[in-house]
Amino acid sequence: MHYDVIVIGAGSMGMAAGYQLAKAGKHVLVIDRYNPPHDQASHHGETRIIRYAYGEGENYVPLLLRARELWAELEKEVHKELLVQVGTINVSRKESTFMQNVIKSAEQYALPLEILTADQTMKRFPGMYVPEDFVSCFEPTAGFLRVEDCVQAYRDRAVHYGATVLVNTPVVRIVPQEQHIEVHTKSSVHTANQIIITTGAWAKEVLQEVDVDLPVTPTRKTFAWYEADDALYGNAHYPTFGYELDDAFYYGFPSDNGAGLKVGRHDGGDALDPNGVREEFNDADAADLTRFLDHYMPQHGPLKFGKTCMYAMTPDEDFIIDQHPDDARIHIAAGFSGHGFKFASVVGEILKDFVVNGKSDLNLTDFSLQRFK
Ligand code: PYC
Repeated sequence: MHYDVIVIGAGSMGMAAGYQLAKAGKHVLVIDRYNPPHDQASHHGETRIIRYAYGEGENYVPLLLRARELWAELEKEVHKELLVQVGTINVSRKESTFMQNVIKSAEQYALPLEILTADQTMKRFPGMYVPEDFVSCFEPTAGFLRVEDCVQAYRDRAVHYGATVLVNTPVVRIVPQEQHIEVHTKSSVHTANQIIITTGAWAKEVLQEVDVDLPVTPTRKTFAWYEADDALYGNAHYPTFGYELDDAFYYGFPSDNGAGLKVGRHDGGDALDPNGVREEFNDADAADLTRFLDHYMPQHGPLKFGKTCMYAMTPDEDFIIDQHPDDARIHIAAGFSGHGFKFASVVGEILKDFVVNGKSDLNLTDFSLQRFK
């Protein structure tokens, strides 16, 4: 079968692109090696933070503001709350680059942000400990996304608009021909005028098929849920959080309707082969997360359970959103480095604009592939 576009990799980014393209009237095939939403890659675990005053750099803010509009549009289409506005608090030393970027983005884009001392923070959120020489920035309009619901919503709406979704089907070869591009699975060959590659932890492997050597390293990460008193840590009172410590970065979520206080480790983690067996959440992972919580959220309850996922890391932890250097029919979104989920809605739109208009109106110069040359 021939398509206008084939999207290879239908996690958060790919499924959003499939939705956008089908909605724009394109004949689309979306292919995934699993059955999204699934827990084999980077989009599982109930929740991801969405925040706009951005520690990773103010260049992300225009994308974030558009992402927020697009999440709201999706919520309207599926009549479901996907984005829960509980606020987010970032805690670190004041001189940290991350914190300075949070403050700079808020000033530049007039985003609501409260800068709090340690004492003010602990009065406001009594479940939280903040060292005296740290500050915090509370962003009331931030919150979290319900991740599996978001991916499912994009899948349902993509199908509604006519997309074909092919699941449990790894792509084994990509062959650009003059007239079209062939996409081979083990048992079939599909062709398209253009393709999008959004294969997360498999980006390096799949991009090799089209002679691009992508500097993306799949990395094992951990997160876990703890029993929690809803009066202290429930989502009616408690925000999402990021703690930048001197030697580690932890993040987490309030207990969402009693699910438990969730905490994860953002930095570190071992590089892995995405096709290998990923080591299960283990005692050392639990000890690491519990040590953080014992110190900074000491009224948490016992560990409920933990999980692992994969980040797709670039060397500078910035995204890659670009077109193939020698073939403008091939579009790439990769290397989301553990902070990408919130952008899925806008990345889907950018990829649709690449296909339909040959370009996006958003400034993507910091996300180019050429920066690694
Ligand atoms: O995007 O806010 C985020 C985040 C923090 C840790 C992992 N992702």
